[in-house]
Amino acid sequence: MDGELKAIYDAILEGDMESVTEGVHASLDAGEAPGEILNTALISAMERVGNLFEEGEYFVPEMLVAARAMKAGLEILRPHLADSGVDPVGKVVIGTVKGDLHDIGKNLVGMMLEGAGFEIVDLGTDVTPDLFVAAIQEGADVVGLSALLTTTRPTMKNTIQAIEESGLRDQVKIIIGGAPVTADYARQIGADGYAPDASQAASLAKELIS
Ligand code: B12
Repeated sequence: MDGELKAIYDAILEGDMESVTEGVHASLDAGEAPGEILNTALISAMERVGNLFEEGEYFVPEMLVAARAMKAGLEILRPHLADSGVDPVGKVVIGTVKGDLHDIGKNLVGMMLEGAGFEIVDLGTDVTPDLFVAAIQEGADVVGLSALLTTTRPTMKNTIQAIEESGLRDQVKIIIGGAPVTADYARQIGADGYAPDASQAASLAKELIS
């Protein structure tokens, strides 16, 4: 990795948004390819953040500031990526299910998925099954459902049922997560996978569409 890209990579690990912004601008000015900046600096750094989280070196706050720094870099890169024809690895529709207003974990998952190269459609919180179905109709590879309450957990099942009834189930992989959710529950309600945290959500989504 050259000096400028390494500086962006390190700045993401440190959650230093200003240095990421400066570094991305400087790399683009120096003629670095947007796809190279994305893959070598941004995505690799978020992979490293995920590993550090899994190893217990980083906790949620470090992950959040790193993801925000990565997002700042991505915002600058986005128009250049579109111009240079760098395709996202897939499209993820994500939301917190109806009745549930918790979004910190869901946002983190969205940011890690974005860091892994996915295009994200974030439907927000309190999302009805119909809204998920409508978003899938617009095109999606993966659907991410989040729930933090035991009372809203069954809504994940209703949402998957609604997707089945709409005839779109075969077009998407459904992943679920949130504190009251387990891998067992995912199997029970017919989801394709469960991840306990944002880092594993990104690996899971990549694995499911590969
Ligand atoms: C912050 C918080 C709130 C905030 C939410 C702010 C916000 N914008 O999100 C506020 C104050 C609004 C709130 C409200 C309520 N809360 Co609250 N809240 C929490 C708290 C303290 C932290 C949740 C959090 O953000 N964690 C940090 C994130 C990073 O972790 P995470 O959400 O688990 O997400 C990670 C994984 O689960 C996973 N993940 C999450 N989503 C997804 C999705 C996919 C697809 C995948 C693959 C993975 C994945 O990856 C994430 C990142 O690593 C929890 C306690 C706790 N320790 O969980 C209680 C908690 C969830 N709340 C609880 C309750 C009861 C409520 C209220 C009902 C309280 C009340 N009486 O009003 C209301 C409900 C409002 C509603 N309708 O939703 C209970 C739930 C109990 C239960 N078993 O149902 C908890 C567990 C607290 C407790 N111990 O009692 N809450």
